[in-house]
Amino acid sequence: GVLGVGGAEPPELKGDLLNVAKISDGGKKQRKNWTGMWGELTSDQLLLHKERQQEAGMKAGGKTDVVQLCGAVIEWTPDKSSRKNVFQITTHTGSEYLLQAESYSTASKWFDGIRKTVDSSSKL
Ligand code: I3P
Repeated sequence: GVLGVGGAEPPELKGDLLNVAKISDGGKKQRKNWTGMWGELTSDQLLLHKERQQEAGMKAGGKTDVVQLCGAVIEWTPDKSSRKNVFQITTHTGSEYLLQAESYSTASKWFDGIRKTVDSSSKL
């Protein structure tokens, strides 16, 4: 891909409910359990919030899963689910997350944003 000189800021995304299944934790296989989580993409992490209010930094009692994107791999994984629009993030520590959205435009928006963040944070 073509990157501008100096590198554009990666897009920050938030406000979509993503279906998430963590299928490996540090290389240890986990039972697949899809959960709706509110995504928030920062400059180097994907935050997955249980509660929508957490996107605004408010306490809501829910938990946030932090996915480190530096050194991660992201790929479309149509064979890993009966669901459509599924992609996988594998972190540098070997944790694997499947992400899915009902709408292709939502899924591809997050895929593209996360991929750009992976690329830019892995270059540092
Ligand atoms: C799983 C559950 C998941 C399904 C998974 C099942 O069963 O139905 O939704 O994944 O399929 O094993 P259980 O709740 O009993 O663990 P998809 O929705 O992504 O198809 P899989 O084993 O073929 O991945």
